[in-house]
Amino acid sequence: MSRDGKEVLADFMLKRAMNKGTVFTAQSYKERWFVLTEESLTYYGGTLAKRGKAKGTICLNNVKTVETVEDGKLDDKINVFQIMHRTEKGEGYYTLYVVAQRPEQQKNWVDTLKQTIRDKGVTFLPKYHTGVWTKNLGHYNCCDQIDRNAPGCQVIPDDGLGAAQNNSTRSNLPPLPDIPKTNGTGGHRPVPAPRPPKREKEKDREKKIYIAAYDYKPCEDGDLELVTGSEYEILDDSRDHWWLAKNQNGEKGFIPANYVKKKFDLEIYEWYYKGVTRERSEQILKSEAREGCFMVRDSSTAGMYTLSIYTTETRQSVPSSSREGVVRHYHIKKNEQDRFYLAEKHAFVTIPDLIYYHKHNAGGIATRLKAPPAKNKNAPVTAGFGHSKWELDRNDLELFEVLGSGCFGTVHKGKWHGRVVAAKMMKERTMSEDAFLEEAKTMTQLSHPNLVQLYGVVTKSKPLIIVTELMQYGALLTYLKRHKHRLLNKIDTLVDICIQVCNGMEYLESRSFIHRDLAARNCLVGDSQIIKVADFGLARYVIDDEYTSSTGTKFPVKWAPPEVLSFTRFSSKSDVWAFGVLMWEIFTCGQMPYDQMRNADVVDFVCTANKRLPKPEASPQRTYQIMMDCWKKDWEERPTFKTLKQILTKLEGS
Ligand code: 6XL
Repeated sequence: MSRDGKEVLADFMLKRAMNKGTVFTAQSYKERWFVLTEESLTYYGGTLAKRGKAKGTICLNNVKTVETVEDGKLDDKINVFQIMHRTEKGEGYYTLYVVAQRPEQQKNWVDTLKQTIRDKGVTFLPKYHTGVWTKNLGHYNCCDQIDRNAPGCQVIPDDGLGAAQNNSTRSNLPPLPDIPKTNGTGGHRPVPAPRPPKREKEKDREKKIYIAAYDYKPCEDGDLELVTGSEYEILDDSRDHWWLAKNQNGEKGFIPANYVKKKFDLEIYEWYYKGVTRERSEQILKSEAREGCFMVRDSSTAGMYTLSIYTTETRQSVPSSSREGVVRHYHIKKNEQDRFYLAEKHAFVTIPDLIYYHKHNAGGIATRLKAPPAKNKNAPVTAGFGHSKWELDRNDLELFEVLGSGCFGTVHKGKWHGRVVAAKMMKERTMSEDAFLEEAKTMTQLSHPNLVQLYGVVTKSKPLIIVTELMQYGALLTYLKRHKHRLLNKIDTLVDICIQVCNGMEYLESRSFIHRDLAARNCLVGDSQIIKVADFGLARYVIDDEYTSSTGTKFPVKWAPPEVLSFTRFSSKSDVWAFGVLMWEIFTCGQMPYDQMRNADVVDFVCTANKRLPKPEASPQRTYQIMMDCWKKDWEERPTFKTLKQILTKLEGS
């Protein structure tokens, strides 16, 4: 890069800190000497009286846009303009915001910068953002796009200084290879050149640098605040859900591991949905219902990716108002050079490069990619409220309406330090509290997207209150019955519900944690049809013979395998039997298994006669076969949840 060439313009102005992960405050602005030459824009420290050391420089060849920001206003500043430029290493774009002292100075800088840059034959991007991208809000305030590299939302105004005109000024020079063909109106080539592949900083790779995907406000001493977009170095990741991290100011503390994503991983992109199935991608994209809304997810083939896009473009010519959108799925393939492509003609070294290209070009797919889903981007649950906090104070808890009640007590909607929760007020003498409390701390550390999170327990006052994640739509059993007519012919959706429960159970199985009462009534439904398993392990602490004895009236006989009915032998394999019955509940949309039969008859039917539940009408043979595998008399022959997950996921992919 050259800083040679004669000085074109020099002024003392304010520079806003780079968008590298800080929250913007008044201190984010620094006084700098800005010096424009024919080759570069350099900013220096020092004072108005004396120019100091160079602090940074932008090669004019890397500049992509120069524009005022919306109304010239940014934070509490006026006369602001922006210079978007590619970084030297080509990792992406940065925008430099400069505050001029007067409107004329602002206009002079914008016009002169544009002219000088265009004189070099540099192509600007066709669009820019009038607003700014804010890290802590994670979006552009002009268009609500949430990817910092999202294309501009506003076409660059035609100022009569278009590229076509520039060519004359350099007619004595050989033609530049990269000058766009213009259409005579000062328009620009619609396709920006693909970005060069990311080059990673080796040091960051070794150092475990992560980026916060959500804000996190610490609730406990020893925890560290997270600011979306900021970088953290992970010092200790030996625990599953709480990692020791250091922020850029050198402060250390515990953070929820699921709130940060590894720098340079696909996961830092808002459009990447790890572990989302085809069916769930459709649910999420359809609930958003925006043309071009898209996500990249893992394919059913391991190590491969699929692009899913919502579009209302169908081949039939239906009026747009009556069109129902569809979700299209495209396998992201790899060519012989190991490059990713959707259409063979356009192959890229990285998936982000491919996405960037298809945001600007349909390139053979149904519609241009716009933005990933914006809804349901709420921060995920944490394993407890702090790295070791599980005993909660009654005074920190506000209680609202009742969600339901049973023999164990009443469950309220509530708030804990402003966070929405469910609070289970336990009826006295229905549960052996001491034994439960001993286990509660371990249970807060069980954390999975398909398990209702236990946050903590109010222990120091009566009644005992169990505080968990809140699930909007209540019990799965009620949900299945209520939506029976919509769900019965949607095999993919029913399989997806099975997969979600299976995922949660696979996690419990991997921790050797037994549920003991898995059934549709003990699963809950949340936003975008997310299903979570609830009340795992609680059965052990119930003090009620009618519930704990296999001959009791409240014992879940219809979900129990022979070895539990005969000698109370609970295991993950007895959970697998119950899962088979739960699949049957799902495929009948909430019918009672062994409908009219009394518990004693069920024991005879299953254990003595060795008979099983019939195939639900809505169930294909292959899903019924899975249920039958769960109901093998010999528990060792039943599949594990790990195997079940593989079988179910393959079904869905087909
Ligand atoms: C020991 C319990 C047990 C079962 C319990 C249950 C079942 C409960 C395993 C037998 C066994 N249900 N249940 O508390 C032990 F303590 C229960 C729940 C909720 C409400 C009432 N009873 C409930 C409802 C929610 C919710 O988000 N949570 C719990 C977390 N949500 C909604 C939303 C809208 N309408 C209704 N409920 C389940 O824990």
